[in-house]
Amino acid sequence: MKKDLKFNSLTIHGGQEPDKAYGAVMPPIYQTSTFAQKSPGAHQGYEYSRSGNPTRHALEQALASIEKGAHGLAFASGLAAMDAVLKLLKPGDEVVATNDLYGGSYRLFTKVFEPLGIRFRFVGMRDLAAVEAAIGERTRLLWVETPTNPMMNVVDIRAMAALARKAGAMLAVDNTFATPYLQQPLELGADIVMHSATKYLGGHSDVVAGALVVRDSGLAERLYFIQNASGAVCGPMDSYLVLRGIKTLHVRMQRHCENGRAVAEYLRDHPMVEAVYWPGFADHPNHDVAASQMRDFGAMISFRPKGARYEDAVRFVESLEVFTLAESLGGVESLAGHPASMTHASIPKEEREKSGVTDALIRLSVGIEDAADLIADLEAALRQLG
Ligand code: P1T
Repeated sequence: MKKDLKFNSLTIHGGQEPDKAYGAVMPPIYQTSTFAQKSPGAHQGYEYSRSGNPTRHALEQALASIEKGAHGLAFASGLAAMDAVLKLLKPGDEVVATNDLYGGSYRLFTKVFEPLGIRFRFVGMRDLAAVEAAIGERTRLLWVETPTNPMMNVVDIRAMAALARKAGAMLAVDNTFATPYLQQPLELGADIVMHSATKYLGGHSDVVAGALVVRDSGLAERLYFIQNASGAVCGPMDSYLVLRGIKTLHVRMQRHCENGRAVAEYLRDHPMVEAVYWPGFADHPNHDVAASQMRDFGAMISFRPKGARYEDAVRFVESLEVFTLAESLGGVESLAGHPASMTHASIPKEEREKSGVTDALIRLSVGIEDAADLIADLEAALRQLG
């Protein structure tokens, strides 16, 4: 591959070579569990698909390329990728994590790893002094989600990298909402980038997958060991789907961002809307940080209809006709969700309300349909609340 390609070419060519067997331009789906050996240990680079598979390998190379890393690892889900990172730790180690994050991430931290002796401190990461105060001698990992799910807070990745370095801890960034089209955490000093590839990387709501990308080869080896030893690998078909999705990431993201802006501005100007959370607004509390580390502001938006109660938010999402009421995000189609009862139901009510995830909050994943249709749908749903 030609060196120094720009991002919009890396999505298509990054880390990709024509297939060795017949020159297939897209890697074949090597739907096989195992590979024939001529003599014990004499194989052609692959022996068993948990340890390595050519289709997954093609995806892993693409992931490393678009995130400006050196090593990519593809997992069965975003949470499986996070699980592998947390298995780098041992009992007594501490993690400082964003307080407003995907409910499933919170559940993995508090219900799976806390009982195994790893301690988590959840901090509002816009406040650098609070992060610094939470870091202790046993802190081994800073876990950052930015923009956060669902409050769209933005965390300063460069500042977190500096704090992590000072503490001798690693910095991991969940880049699911931003994607490498908008932000490249390794370039900003992170050690590990994680994705729910289920979302924008796959882009078509047809696959569940996860990813990690790192630069350091020692760290890559430890993660590869865990990936192989624990076994939550991305299957060949799913690897193919994510790889296929990545090839249009830049085109989709451009339209996602245009539509995201149109919907965010429409909601902000609406008399029946109380608050809109989207980092593209100049008065978003961390807009400057967003502008300094992101190329654009994305298509994830949360908002609260004026005076809405739990039932109103539910009625709103039920009445949408173009937006689909569903968990997940980042696909070509627009989705709407009610975090308090759906994606963030696993976080105790007092905890989630502290970070703003109240009963009236609605989250939108703005797709790439015609923005006028999306706005008309929202307008009809808002009107029936009044
Ligand atoms: O669903 P999975 O591929 O395992 O990824 C988990 C995950 C991790 N990080 C972030 C920021 C996420 O948003 C998710 C999954 N989120 C949803 C399903 C959702 O609707 O928010």
